[in-house]
Amino acid sequence: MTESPGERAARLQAEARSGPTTDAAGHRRSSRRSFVTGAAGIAAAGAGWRWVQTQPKEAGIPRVLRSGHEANERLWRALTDHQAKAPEFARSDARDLRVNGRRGIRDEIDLDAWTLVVRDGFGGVLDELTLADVTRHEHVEMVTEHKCIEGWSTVAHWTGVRFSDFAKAYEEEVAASKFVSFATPDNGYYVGLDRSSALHPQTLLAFALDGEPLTQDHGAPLRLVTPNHYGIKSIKRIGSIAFTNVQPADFWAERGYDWYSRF
Ligand SMILES: Nc1nc2c(c(=O)[nH]1)N[C@H]1C(S)=C(S)[C@@H](COP(=O)(O)O)O[C@H]1N2
Ligand SMILES: [Mo]
Repeated sequence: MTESPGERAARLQAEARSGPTTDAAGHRRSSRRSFVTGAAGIAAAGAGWRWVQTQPKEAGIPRVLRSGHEANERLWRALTDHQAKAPEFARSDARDLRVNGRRGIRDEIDLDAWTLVVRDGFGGVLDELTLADVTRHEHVEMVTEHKCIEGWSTVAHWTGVRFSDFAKAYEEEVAASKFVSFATPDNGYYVGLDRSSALHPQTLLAFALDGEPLTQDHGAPLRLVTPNHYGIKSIKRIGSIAFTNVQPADFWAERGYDWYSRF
């Protein structure tokens, strides 16, 4: 039996309500309510993340993170702003990017029916988002070198939203997770990133290449671009994202490449 998109959305909502997590709205409320604030947050940012992790835990999340009233910018920056940046180029340096790798994207999809499913580390659905939900964050243009493990590279001009901006809605999950997992809608291709790579300011959820919406071959409607890693990590056509504490399955790591594949 095939499910219509409407039926699927209703099912996912029902699952989210009955599952271990609250529904999306409740989730957002509790995230806002319970991240780090004030003196605890300043201490955490100053003494480092490890200190936070040694504190008493409540449902797997350090209790200090649950006791505040609003997001703590200093802690978020401590998690995000500490890695070297890949070089950026002028727009005029960008060249046509070849299509390389079609695992999980061989058949065209109906882009209007596409949604992005966001899960916690236990399979619970936190959100099911449209492209408009994702692209309401600040748009970032980035001209970076795409390096394939096969030995070619191309400077490409991307437009997207920072994964770190997207992830702010899931602060509790980010705080409790060392990794982020990404998969195509059919699970035919999947990659994992460590948390700091995911939150790196150049890790984008990209929706355009050369100023034009992505073609299906380049990963429409939404792909990852992470110029600090080989191209294998830049998954095309993301269908689901999960915040998890377990190192995620990774298509090419399972075939012998380095799981991190970072420069
Ligand atoms: N879904 C999916 N994403 C993928 C791949 C793939 O096979 N399937 N190949 C990867 C590899 S090896 C590279 S080099 C880049 C190529 O991106 P491009 O086709 O936009 O040049 O996509 C990456 N993302
Ligand atoms: Mo690649």
